[in-house]
Amino acid sequence: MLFFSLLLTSCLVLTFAEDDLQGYCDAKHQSCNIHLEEDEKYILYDVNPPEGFNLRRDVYMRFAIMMSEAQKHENMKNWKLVLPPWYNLYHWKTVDSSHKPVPWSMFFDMESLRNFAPVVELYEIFPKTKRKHFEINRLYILQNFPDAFENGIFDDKWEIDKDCHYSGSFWGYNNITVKEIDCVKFQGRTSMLLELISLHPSDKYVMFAHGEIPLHDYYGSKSFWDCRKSMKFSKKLIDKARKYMSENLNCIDERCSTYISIHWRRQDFARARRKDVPSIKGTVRQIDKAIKKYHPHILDVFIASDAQNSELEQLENQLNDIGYRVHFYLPSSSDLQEFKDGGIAIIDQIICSHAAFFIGTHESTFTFRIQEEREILGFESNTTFNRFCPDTGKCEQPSKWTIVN
Ligand SMILES: Nc1nc2c(ncn2[C@@H]2O[C@H](COP(=O)(O)OP(=O)(O)OP(=O)(O)O)[C@@H](O)[C@H]2O)c(=O)[nH]1
Ligand SMILES: *[C@@H]1O[C@H](CO)[C@@H](O)[C@H](O)[C@H]1NC(C)=O
Ligand SMILES: *[C@@H]1O[C@H](CO)[C@@H](O)[C@H](O)[C@H]1NC(C)=O
Ligand SMILES: [Mg+2]
Repeated sequence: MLFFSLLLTSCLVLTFAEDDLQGYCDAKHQSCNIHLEEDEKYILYDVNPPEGFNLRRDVYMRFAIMMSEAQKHENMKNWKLVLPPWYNLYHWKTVDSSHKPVPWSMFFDMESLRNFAPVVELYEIFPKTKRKHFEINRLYILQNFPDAFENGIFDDKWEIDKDCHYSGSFWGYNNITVKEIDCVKFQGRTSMLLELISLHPSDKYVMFAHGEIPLHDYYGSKSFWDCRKSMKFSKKLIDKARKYMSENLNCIDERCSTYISIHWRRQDFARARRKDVPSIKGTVRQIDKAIKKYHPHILDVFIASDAQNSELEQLENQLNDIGYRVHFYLPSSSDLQEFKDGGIAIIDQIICSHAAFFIGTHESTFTFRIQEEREILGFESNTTFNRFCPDTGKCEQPSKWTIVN
């Protein structure tokens, strides 16, 4: 039967994989220990094309945690996670950055990532093949079950399915091919992917499409936070943000007391989630209220936003009118060339992370990543988990996902 529930512990599955490899080794060779090449496995994954940068960071964590756990098993020591390049992201409007796949080293500190999980960039594994094409042994296309709550319960399960198609583009590379495609309805924890992998132990390059479908094994656990802490930004982005903070916001500390920050998400949010976001006037009122209540001495407000200039000007003018100094990080064209849209957004996030007080946008993953960063920096949680409320109607405060050290 091709239907598994999580009754099958990952331990059982690991043993199964090991036995299989063992058999293979014994038949061909004397001992298993020397055949590192054969145990080598590369796990690739891809994410639903419309998803933004910050959800993709969370998807990475689910895979990285699985790989870090796998490394503890003798027969998975040579498994590596291939970092999917950043390609053609919907929000990245600068023409230059949408055409070439961007490696992770552009945004993250690779050594820090590698200290948590065995990761490699895609371009680093190309030289491993002598062929003209890079052939992936098996692509699992993950899909949701049509009814997540069958019989009223949300069970962990997967099932091989008949029809599906790959909606991605292999990050724009036309020299990547796949040998086999398996369609899989999937619901549950990321570590359950090991059950799929173990079905074909001789596959060397295994890829998952729709990597956003598997969920965190333990959201908010210690391993979650260890992984999150390892996602340090690249040095040049940190340096740039630091320089801005010292020159414009009068702060060189980890935790600044000189300014408050806001993430004011507009664009698709202002259109599709009008019930959750305030008007410009409402935004000004909420900023003023928070400062008067918690930091009456602060005059400087840093704004991270994807809003249009006309909206930002109005927001700035109205804040100026009541006595605040407003700051934006405005990239020069050479900054934009160097850091790309993704890097500019990260610089905004870093500056928000160090502020005395932060107000974010309801259910924006961009905001969530800032909140996590502030937890890592050691801010009191009440300075972090604050959101803009709509002008009228109810307004639930954000859940506090506090750090576990
Ligand atoms: N520079 C900058 N870019 C932003 C800002 N807010 C949003 N963006 C851009 O818009 C993208 C937002 O997409 P996501 O990263 O998916 O985050 P989100 O859309 O807020 O959250 P979800 O839709 O829930 O995933 C970011 O990755 C940035 O590229 C901002 O304050 N500054
Ligand atoms: C695929 O093409 C890219 C350039 O488009 C190249 O850098 C890479 O080495 C190629 N991969 C293989 C396996 O030939
Ligand atoms: C946050 O809580 C601490 C006590 O835990 C308190 O001293 C501080 O004033 C609070 N700050 C805000 C912004 O509410
Ligand atoms: Mg988004």
